[in-house]
Amino acid sequence: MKLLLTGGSGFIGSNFVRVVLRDHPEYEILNVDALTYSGNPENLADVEDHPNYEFVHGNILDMELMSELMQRVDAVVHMAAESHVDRSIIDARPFVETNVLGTQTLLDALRKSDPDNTKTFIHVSTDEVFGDLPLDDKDLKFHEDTPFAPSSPYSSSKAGSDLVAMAYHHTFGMDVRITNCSNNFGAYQFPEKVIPLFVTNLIEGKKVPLYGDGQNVRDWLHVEDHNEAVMTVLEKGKAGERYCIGGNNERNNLELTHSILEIMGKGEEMIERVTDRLGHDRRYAIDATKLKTQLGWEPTRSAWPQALEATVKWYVDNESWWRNVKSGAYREYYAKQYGG
Ligand code: NAD
Ligand code: TDX
Repeated sequence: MKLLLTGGSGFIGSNFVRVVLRDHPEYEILNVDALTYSGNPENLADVEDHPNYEFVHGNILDMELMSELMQRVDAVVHMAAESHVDRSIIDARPFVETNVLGTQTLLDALRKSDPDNTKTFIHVSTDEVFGDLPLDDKDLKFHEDTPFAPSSPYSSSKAGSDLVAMAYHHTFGMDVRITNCSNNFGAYQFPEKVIPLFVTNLIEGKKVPLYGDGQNVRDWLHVEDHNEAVMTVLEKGKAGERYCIGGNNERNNLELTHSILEIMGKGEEMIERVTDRLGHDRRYAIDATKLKTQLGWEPTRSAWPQALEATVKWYVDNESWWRNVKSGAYREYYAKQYGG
């Protein structure tokens, strides 16, 4: 079984490659990635010579290349995206291009190469397409039938791509399956996202910029649990179905920050309250009952605080990885975002 993985050189994609090569030896992976600012070949340095792994440098907007690659695979796991909310607030254009037009390009390329609809297309999406939840009703959670109400340019571009993907199932009968996952954490996450940003700032002796009142809630899931869920949907899921993936692990940002400070032996004075993110979603929470009862998936690697401790340790132990990443182009963005 050969998989086309898009965006495999990013955070979730590189962990997906590692999980599949380690735990699913019957699969081969063909990773196509444009190596944007968040795509880093170093994320896969330990597996680049693996016989079941191949890399192609390319953009998902390139119809000719995507059509060629589709001929060579049995299924597609689509992860390539512009992924950071704050960047989408600065410039939404690449989000619409890659997330919406890129997804449409892949679906058309697959449709041309597979007229009998034998190949599965998994569209890896986010819980942010559902908008946000209030803080005062803990029983409310997103599920597969929650209406879309995205609030940021990032989440609206992901919602657009979800709708296009599902339309190709309804219109052409393609085997499209969508996953909507909550916030991931783990190794190789680009240090613009809150956990690696805060951990690496603290190692560098810098303060951590906490947005607004710090009460915004996220449902944290270890990246390997997410990737196992995607494999479960590939192997046991159904065409035209949506699956919500979550860790049942809600924390507000202040709690998360205190946990990180405690693990790293740092004090409260390292928190710097900064202006809130525009349109900052209050709370995300996922009800993953469908995935559990229909496909038998449950998280096994997200136990808190142990999984957070192990993640912090990874950044402490892999300083050269994130120092390389934090240099160069990333610095310009950091200066624009935080003014320093
Ligand atoms: P990331 O930014 O770390 O990685 C994205 C990858 O896509 C990079 O390797 C990048 O080079 C590549 N890419 C970007 N544009 C491309 C293009 N036009 N052509 C080819 N490759 C391109 O993001 P991530 O956090 O690993 O997220 C992966 C996917 O999972 C995204 O679709 C995201 O929306 C989704 N997701 C992420 C989270 C999370 O918490 N990080 C949660 C739910 C869903
Ligand atoms: O400097 C910061 N300070 C801060 O308080 C940053 C970068 C973030 N935050 C807050 C904002 C959020 O409430 O931390 C929370 C998490 O922020 P991010 O790491 O930027 O993640 P989020 O915006 O929740 O989106 C993530 O989860 C869903 C991923 O980036 C998306 O790709 C995914 O779809």
